[in-house]
Formats: sequence, C-alpha cells, structure tokens
Amino acid sequence: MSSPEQWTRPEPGAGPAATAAQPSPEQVIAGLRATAEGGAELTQLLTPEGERQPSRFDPYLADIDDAALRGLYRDMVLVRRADRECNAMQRQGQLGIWVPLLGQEAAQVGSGRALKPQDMAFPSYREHGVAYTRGVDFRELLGIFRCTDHSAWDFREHGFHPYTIVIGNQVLNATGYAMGQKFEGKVGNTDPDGKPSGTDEATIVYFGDGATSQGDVHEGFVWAAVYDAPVVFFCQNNQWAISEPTERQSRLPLYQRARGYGFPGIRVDGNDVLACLAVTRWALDECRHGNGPVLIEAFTYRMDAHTTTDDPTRYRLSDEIEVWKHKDPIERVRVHLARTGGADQEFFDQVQADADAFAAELRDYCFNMPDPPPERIFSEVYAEPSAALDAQREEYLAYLSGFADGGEQ
Ligand SMILES: Cc1ncc(C[n+]2csc(CCOP(=O)(O)OP(=O)(O)O)c2C)c(N)n1
Ligand SMILES: [Mg+2]
Repeated sequence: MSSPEQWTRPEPGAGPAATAAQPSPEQVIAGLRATAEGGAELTQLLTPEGERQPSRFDPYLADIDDAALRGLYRDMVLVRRADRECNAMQRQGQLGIWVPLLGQEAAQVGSGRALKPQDMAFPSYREHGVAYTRGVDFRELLGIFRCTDHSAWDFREHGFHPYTIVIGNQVLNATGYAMGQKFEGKVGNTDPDGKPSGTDEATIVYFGDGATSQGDVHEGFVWAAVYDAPVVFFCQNNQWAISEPTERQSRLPLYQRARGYGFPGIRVDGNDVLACLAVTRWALDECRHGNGPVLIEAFTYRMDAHTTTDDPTRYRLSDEIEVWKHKDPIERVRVHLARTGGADQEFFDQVQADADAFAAELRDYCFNMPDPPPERIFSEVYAEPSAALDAQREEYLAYLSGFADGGEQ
C-alpha cells in the first residue's frame, strides 16, 4: 500500500526532501489501485468468485444454512434496489439529497444481522442497510432526505439510534451508551447453567474511514478501552471520504490502529456478507462477555458518489470502479447459491420481483408523502415536555394563524 510517507520522504541518498511535496500522477494512480487489495490479513469467507473458504470464524455461522443465506441475499437485493430508487427520486426532485450505499450492502446487512434485539446500533448517515435489518421502515428514512422529518423512529424499539451527520460524533454517543450497559450490569453475566447469559447486551457504532481522523473517534476509543465498554467499532472503509482517499487518513491499515488503544482490531472483507456476519457476531460476543471493545475494519468500496451532490469523476479513476465491480457483494452470493444448488432461478426471479415491488411502494409513498404539520418541529425534540418549548410552540402557532391560510402551504 502506498502511503503519504512516500510523498514526503525521498529515497535515502536522493537529496533533501521537497518542502511542499505533491504526489506525482504515477503515485496517485498507484495509490488508487492499491485501494483494491485488502492484503493478507483480510478475513474472507466467500471469495468474489463465490467459493466458500474455511475460517476460524465458521463456528459463528453454524445456523447459516441455504435458507439463511438466501435470506441474506434477499436482504441485500432489496436494500440495493431501494437505494437505487431513492437515488433516482432525488434526481427527479422528490428528495433533497440521497446518500447512496451502493457496494456496501454486505458490510451493512452482515453486521446488522449479527445484532440481537437487545443490542443498540449507532449509525452515521449511510446505514440504510443496517436500518433495514433493525426493522426501521425504509419510508422513515425518506422523511430525512425529503427534509420532512429527522430520524423520528423509536430508537429504543428498534435498537437503532438516529442518523448522525457530524462526522464521528456518534462514536462518543455509542461509547457512552456502552459504558452505561456496563455500569448497569448488562455485560458478562452467566445463566444458572454457567453459560453466558442470552440477555447480555452490546453496542455497535458505524463510521467511515474519513471519520477515523476525527478527534471524537479517538476519544471514543480511549474511553471504551479504559472502561472495557461493550462496543464494536465498525469502520466501513469504503476507500473515500468524499474526495480524500483512505491513504491520506492513515499510514497504517485502519484496523491496526486498535493496537495502540489496547483492544483487538480485525480487517474483514466488507463485500463478503458471511465474513461480516461471522466476525461481527464474534466481536459482539466478546463485548457481551466483558471483553470489549473491538474494532472491525470492513474493507469495501463506495461504488457511487458520496452523495447526490457529489461528482466523483472529478477525483477518482473509473478503472478503480471496474476493479471493484468484480468484487460485488451480491453477485458472489448469487454465484455461490447457484453453483451449490442452494437456490434456483425461480428464487432469484422472485427476489427481483419482490425488490421491484418494494421500490414501487417506496416511490408511491414518497410522491404522496404529506407535508408535516408546522408544530412537528417541536415534537420529539426532548424526552420530557418543557414549559419553555410549550410557550414557543404556542407563539409559533399563534403567529401562523395570523395568515389567511393559517400557515398551510
Ligand atoms: C465534523 C464534520 N466535518 C466535516 C463534515 C463534512 N463531511 C460530510 S461526509 C464527510 C466525509 C466522511 O467520510 P467517511 O468518514 O469516510 O464516511 P463515508 O461518507 O465515506 O461513508 C465529510 C468530511 C461533517 N459532516 N462533519
Ligand atoms: Mg469513506
């Protein structure tokens, strides 16, 4: 992997270092190509060709038979189809912005399906696939991006916190939440038979490669480490933080950073749903048993723009995308199922039909979504009612009532 070090330090004997070193075009191209290789330490259970690889994490997949694998495949196809529909709806002016997850379906579905109902997940803004696995209705997500609502689902019911746009901030929230789980004795319990309790809890927090350069993330790592907090730090390294490549964030592969904080770090093939499921189950178990925290770096790729406001052709080469197309997270499961007889064409056709119907429902809902009533901006802001907020609401509604249309659009 090339690193910024190469850009700033000349070979020994090559003379003094340039003061304002810039990478040459060749170095940029080499660096971009380097993003495609996860290296020898990549945990992969299903190759891009759909071959199943034995792994020390196999015990965490004991229940994953053909039916379960078909389920994971279906999850990923539905989530991708919904993502593409939302992207298209933004282009048609129905959504203010969309944040695509294209290419990251395995990282999100695999890790999301590893969670138990009692666990809590803290997303950034791209985790629509995790939201889906937590039972959050995709239509709820539309409100955020149509700017009619702000993560209004019941986060306790779903074990899925509101989206966070401030990069890395949710790592602090999650660490604090996990410390609470620890303080409340929800970690490291045993049942009367001496086995680990089935009700122990863990937290998972999602953030990107770019977020690892934020102070919040490092502070979260330090606090989680010293309090043995049951939190899985799930970093989706999609190789880009808008236009900044991962190489500019770190000289080390990101998972190796965990060592400096004193907890385990592991790099998993983020395009391999089985690897993501198994490794996240392992990491969550470590946390539930009191051995947290754990850092997982899911090595993946953002196949689309950062958001619909971004034009990636301005900063990355299309050959990089071509390389990653061969590592597609859905295709490898399809090939594996087809080759092993785990699914037939009828199944694949049905999933496609279900995905199309899912997208059509979303579209229909989005086009007919009512505007929220004006007082909505005051609801669900605080857990408890407050006299000051009530007064503001009354004042605002009185103001609106002064208009002929009562403030209606
Ligand atoms: C504190 C803060 N700084 C800057 C931004 C602007 N910003 C939005 S997304 C982004 C890049 C994040 O990249 P990464 O962490 O890799 O996540 P990805 O979007 O690739 O999933 C930045 C800098 C922000 N939202 N918050
Ligand atoms: Mg990124």
